[in-house]
Amino acid sequence: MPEPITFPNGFLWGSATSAYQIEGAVREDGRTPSIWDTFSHTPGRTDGGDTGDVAVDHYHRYRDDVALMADLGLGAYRFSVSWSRVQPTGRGPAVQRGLDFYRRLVDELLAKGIEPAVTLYHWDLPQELEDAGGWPVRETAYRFAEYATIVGEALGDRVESWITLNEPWCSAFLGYGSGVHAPGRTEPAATLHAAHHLNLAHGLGTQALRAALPARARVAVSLNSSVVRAASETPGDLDARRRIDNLANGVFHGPMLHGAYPEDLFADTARITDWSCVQDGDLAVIHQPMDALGLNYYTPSLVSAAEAGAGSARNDGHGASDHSPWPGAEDVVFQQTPGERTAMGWTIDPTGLHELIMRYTREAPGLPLYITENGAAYDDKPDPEGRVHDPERIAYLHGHLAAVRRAITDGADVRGYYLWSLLDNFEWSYGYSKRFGAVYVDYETQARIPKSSAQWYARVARAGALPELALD
Ligand code: PNW
Repeated sequence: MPEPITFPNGFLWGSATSAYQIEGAVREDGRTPSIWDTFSHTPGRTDGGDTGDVAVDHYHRYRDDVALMADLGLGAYRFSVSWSRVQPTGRGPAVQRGLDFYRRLVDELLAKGIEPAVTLYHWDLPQELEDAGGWPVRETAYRFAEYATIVGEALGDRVESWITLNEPWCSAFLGYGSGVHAPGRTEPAATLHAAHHLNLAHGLGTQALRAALPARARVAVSLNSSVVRAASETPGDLDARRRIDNLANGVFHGPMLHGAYPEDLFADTARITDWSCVQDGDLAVIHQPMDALGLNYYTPSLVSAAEAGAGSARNDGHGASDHSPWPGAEDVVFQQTPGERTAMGWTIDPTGLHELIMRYTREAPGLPLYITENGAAYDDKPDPEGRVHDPERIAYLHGHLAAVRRAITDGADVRGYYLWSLLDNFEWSYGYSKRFGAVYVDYETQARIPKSSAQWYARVARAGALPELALD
C-alpha cells in the first residue's frame, strides 16, 4: 500500500467564503448598498439577474454554518467583512450592529476551536465611495485605512489573522477594465490607477491594522497570482508572457514585496497612463513588512502573441466582455490550456499550484505562505436519497493538495489551506449557476447538505494526511 501523504504538524485546514457571496440580509442593521448590490441589480450583469439579496442567508444562519464547520473538523475559517455593513457610507462613524454580527461570528468560531482569518475587502466597495470615483481615485485608499482601523479595533482582541485585500487584480482589472465585475467600468487608464490605489490601500491598511492590533496579530494579503505560461518559445509569445505576468502579478507583488513597480510595466502601458498617480513616498507605504502571503489558485493561463490581423481573444477564462482586462496587452491571445475542465471551463492543472508556490518561495524568501483559496465548481445535484456525490471535486482537491505537499518537500513554507468554498454561493457574474461549495445549498429551502467532498476533506483535515485517491 502506498504511504499516505502526510502534512506538517500544525498545518491549518480551513475553508473560505466572502461577505457578499453568502450573507444576504443586504438591508438589515443599517447596511447600505455596495457596488455589488448596484451591479447585480443592473439588468444583464449577472446570470439570470441573480443578486446577493438573500444569498445563502448566512447572516441569519451563521451559528449553523459554524456548527457545520466544527462537525467537519475544520480548524480555520476565512471570511470577509462587508464594509457597507460596518461603515455604510464608507466614511465616518461605525455602525455598532454591523460590527456586532462579526463579533458574534468570531465568538462562535472561537468557541468551537476554529481559527478566524478576516479579509477586510473582498470586492464590495460602499456605493457612495464608487460614486465619488471608486478605486481609480486616491481618496478611496485613505477611506480603506480608516475602515481597517474600525474593524481592527472591533475584532483585534479575538482575531489574529488579517488579510487586507482579496485578489486586487479582480477589483481593478475585472471591475474597471473588462467590466465583468462591479462597478462594470471599462476604462484602461482607470484600471491601472485602481491597481495603484489598491496597492496604496494595502499599505495604509496594513499600517492602520498594526496600530489597532496587538503585536501578536499577523497581517497578509491574498493575491490571485497567475501562473502564466507561453504557448511557445518564440520571442513574441515570450513577450506576451512577460507583459501578462507584469499585469497579473508584478503590478501587485512588485510594490508590496519589493517596493517597486516593474520598470517594463511603465513602458508597456505608457500610451495608457503616465502613472502620475504614483506619488512620492507611495512605494514606501505600500512596501510594508508582511507576516504571510495568501495565494489563491484555480487554473494556469497560456498566452501567445496575436497573429497578424487576428482580433484578440476575449474568452480568456476571465468572463465574456468586448473589453480586454489587460491594458497595454489587448493583443495577447489566451489559449485554452489542454486537459479536463471544471464547470467554469477552467483547466485542472495542479502543477500550476506547485509552480506558483515555488515562484513565491523565491519571490518572498522567508515569508510563510497560505493557500487562501483553491477549489472547483461542478454541476452538483442531490441524488434521490438527497445525497450529493462529487468525485470530480475530490479528485481536484486531492491533486492540488498533493501539489502543495510536493512544494513543502521542495522547501516551501506553506502553513495552511483554505478550500474555496465552504458553501455553494453567489458566484459573482455567474450568479448561483456555479457551485463551488464543499457543502451543497438548496437555494429554495436554504438546506445545507455536505457533499461527499466535504466528508473526504473532513477526513483529510482530521488525519493531516491525504488518503489514497478513493473517489466517493
Ligand atoms: C475568486 N478570474 O474569484 C474569488 O476570490 C472568489 O470570491 C470566487 O468565488 C472564486 O475565486 C471562484 O471564482 C475569481 O477571472 C474570479 O481570473 C475571477 C477570476 C479569478 C478569481
